Amino acid sequence: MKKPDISFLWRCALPLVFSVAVVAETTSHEEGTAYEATPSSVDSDLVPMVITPGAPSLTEVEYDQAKQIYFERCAGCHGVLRKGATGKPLTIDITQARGLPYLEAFINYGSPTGMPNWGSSGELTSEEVTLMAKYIMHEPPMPPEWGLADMKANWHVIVPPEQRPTKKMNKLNIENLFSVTLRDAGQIALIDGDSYEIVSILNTGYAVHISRMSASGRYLYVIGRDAKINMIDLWMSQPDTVAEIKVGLEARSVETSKYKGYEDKYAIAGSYWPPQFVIMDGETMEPLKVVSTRGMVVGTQEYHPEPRVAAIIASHEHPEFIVNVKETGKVLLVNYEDLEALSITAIETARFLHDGGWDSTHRYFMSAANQSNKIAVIDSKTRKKVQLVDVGAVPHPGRGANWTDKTLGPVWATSHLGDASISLIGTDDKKHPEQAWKVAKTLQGLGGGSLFIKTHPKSSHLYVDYPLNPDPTISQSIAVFNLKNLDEPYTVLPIVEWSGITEGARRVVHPEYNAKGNEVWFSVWNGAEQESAIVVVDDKTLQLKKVIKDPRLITPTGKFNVYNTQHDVY
Ligand code: DHE
Repeated sequence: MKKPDISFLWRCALPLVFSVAVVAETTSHEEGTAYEATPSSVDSDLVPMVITPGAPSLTEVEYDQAKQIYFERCAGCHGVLRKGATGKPLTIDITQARGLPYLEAFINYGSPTGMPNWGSSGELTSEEVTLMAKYIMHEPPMPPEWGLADMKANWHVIVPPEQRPTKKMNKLNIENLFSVTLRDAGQIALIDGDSYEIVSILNTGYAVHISRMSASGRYLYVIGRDAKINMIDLWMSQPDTVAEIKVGLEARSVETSKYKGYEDKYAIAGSYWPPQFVIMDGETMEPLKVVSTRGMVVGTQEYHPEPRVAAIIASHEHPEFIVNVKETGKVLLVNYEDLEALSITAIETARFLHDGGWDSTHRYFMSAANQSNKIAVIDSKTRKKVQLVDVGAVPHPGRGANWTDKTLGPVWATSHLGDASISLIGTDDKKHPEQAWKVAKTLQGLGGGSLFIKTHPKSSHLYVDYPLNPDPTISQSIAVFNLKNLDEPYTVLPIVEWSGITEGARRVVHPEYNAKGNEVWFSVWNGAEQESAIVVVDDKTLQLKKVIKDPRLITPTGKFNVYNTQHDVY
């Protein structure tokens, strides 16, 4: 399959200082909050030509060109089927009614609510602007489906379970290994958290996204945006991929079964296209059950043809996966006890569900419905929605942060893309009912554009990143709050300055603790052609401890410590 040119991100997205992009799930807020434009990994060659009455005519060559531009630059926001998500819907009832001159102007100049100014920025020529305006007046063409047969044809067991080691064959301290996303290289780096040495670099999917651990801590699962999953055996003398599969055309999430008795038994992956999830054998990745997420949107109960699967988390209370369906605003409780009589409970929350994590007891799933400015609280034990909590503008917690505040009791916190606030939600309805399931306190950080927030049970610090803030002094720094005294002003750590890297966008992203909880690792995320680094900070003193640099560390973003990922420590 032809892979989109991701160097595009750095050639053109950055000079526009984040105005080009998936406009961070945003419409109404003012802070700089645009996600990096990630070209859709759906191959436009696979998508047929669809000519629609009432739309300006296009030749086959023009259509192909427009289709490619759409999938590379527009689909991420507006959706493959143009039903709208982070960007506005572009269905033909709307586009044909607007007419060609209006659409040309819109594509040319963009909008204050986040549409990039593709024409006036020089990204698209005026001919391309006209071409795209004409193209979106035609019905959106449908990319192919990807069913069990496609998955099986793209599934490889490289080392069968019976040929794998029966005990750990290396001297690595696996618990303190970090799997580091090397996004634009389509690789991960396994870094030894004790020596800071790169143990190995492994090839993964395109624009690799997240890593998750099996319940036993042996297998590492890595998913790329092209929906390719690598299953890596950390017991091998040199950890390597033992099975791989492509579960769709575009995906973001993977998780493994963690309920007692089902450890390492199943894995699950959610796709953006086709909109579906698949349950796989946890040891071989054999695809077992594919389930579509197409269906009705919460509230309006209108059909949505493209409800993408966002975060997935494994329940500790029942043999279930908890699956966020973005566009329909439903949290699915997928019980995997009997795959032939799969039972799915759909809990209605709010749109657009994205990321989230556990409260400190691992019972309540705290999930961001980012366009709705809400956190949905799901009780994984009673299998019910507890509350929809109003928070700041466009919450983006990653997995969030848990600690016990001296007056508020246990809280879970999220930062936001759309404003500087950090919302603390009480999570103990027994001893602290007055704080429970509402915003118990709001902190003010450096600004908007935050993606991730992190603390650790052994730490008294809370770290907040700002990679999408348009002000480089903010996007290159981290705010640290003292959890023992939240009213104390936050400390700002100049992470980029500490990295010694002087060229490039150099955004600081994704705090991650080591296994002991006494160090925090940050990525200094630069262009693919530029130097990046990982900066390690001593959690107690807030002093620089180590800068990890290596030419192989290309665009490091997410970092997943094995122990913390395995045990959901955050
Ligand atoms: Fe992510 C998690 C989707 C852009 C880094 N990202 C997630 C999850 C989803 C998601 C659904 C939750 C997975 C889970 O828990 O099962 N991300 C998306 C997008 O759709 C989006 C907005 C645009 C895109 O085109 O992909 C997007 N993400 C980014 C980035 O640009 C980031 C900052 C850099 C990168 O590597 O691409 C990025 N996303 C991450 C990271 C996590 C993540 C590091 C895991 C956080 C964690 O601590 O668990």
